[in-house]
Amino acid sequence: MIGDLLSPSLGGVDSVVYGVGTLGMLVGVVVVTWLLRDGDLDAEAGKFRYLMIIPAFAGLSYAGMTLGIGVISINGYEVEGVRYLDWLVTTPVLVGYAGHVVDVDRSVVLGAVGLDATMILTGFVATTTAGTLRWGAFTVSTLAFLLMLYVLFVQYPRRARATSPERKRLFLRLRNQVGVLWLLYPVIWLASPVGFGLVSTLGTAMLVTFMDVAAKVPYTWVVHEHRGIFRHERDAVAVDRDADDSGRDSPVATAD
Ligand code: RET
Repeated sequence: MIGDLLSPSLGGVDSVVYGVGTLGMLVGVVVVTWLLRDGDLDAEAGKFRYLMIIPAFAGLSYAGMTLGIGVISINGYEVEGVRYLDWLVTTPVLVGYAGHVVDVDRSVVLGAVGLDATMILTGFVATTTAGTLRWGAFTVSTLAFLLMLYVLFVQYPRRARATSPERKRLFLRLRNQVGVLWLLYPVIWLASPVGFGLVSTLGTAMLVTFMDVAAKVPYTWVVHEHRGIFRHERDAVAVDRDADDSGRDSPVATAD
């Protein structure tokens, strides 16, 4: 069984799709590498190491899928086991990092992460079983998903400790990406051969690959765009002081 899971079998159009997915994730790796190497930024405060997990782990998992590693054959369907492992590792980081941006209370972040992991694990059960168990697991997964969205949209803003306008802006962009894009996953699942079979296996592979890249790479890019939030404390102070000094030398600015 383990031998079967690990035996590479390159070939087929889906390998091409997953190859494109691997390249897509590499773009995210480059973006986070820029953040890590930017000397003006405090990588510790920005927790960029954690951010790197998102595209790096997914890139490895897509490389595995390109080689046909981790495919499990269940009830006549080919299930990408590696994909669920990828989701189990990376989606909690996406959810947790958004909380980090506005310093949400740890217990609340852990609640969201726990619901997220429950959603993925029960989603895996739904994908790999049949009959009542499948639909029961699908229902539990969907409920965990909705509760997680509640925590993100209601609890996170209430329990945020860092609420500067810049941090709020970044938080809202990341949170809304999660809220909008992720809704499509259960829809794709229902349309796929494991659900009602409205979309072929290849079509599902293409849709999910597109979604995975869209959910991860722009996320890292948005953090890059807002990287000023994580500028070193000393630089921020120096910038403030410069602004004060220049204010003293120049005439008072007016609204017009
Ligand atoms: C499943 C099927 C069962 C019901 C639900 C699902 C939701 C999955 C989600 C996955 C998100 C994945 C992401 C990956 C990023 O690369 C498991 C499809 C609710 C929301 C964001």
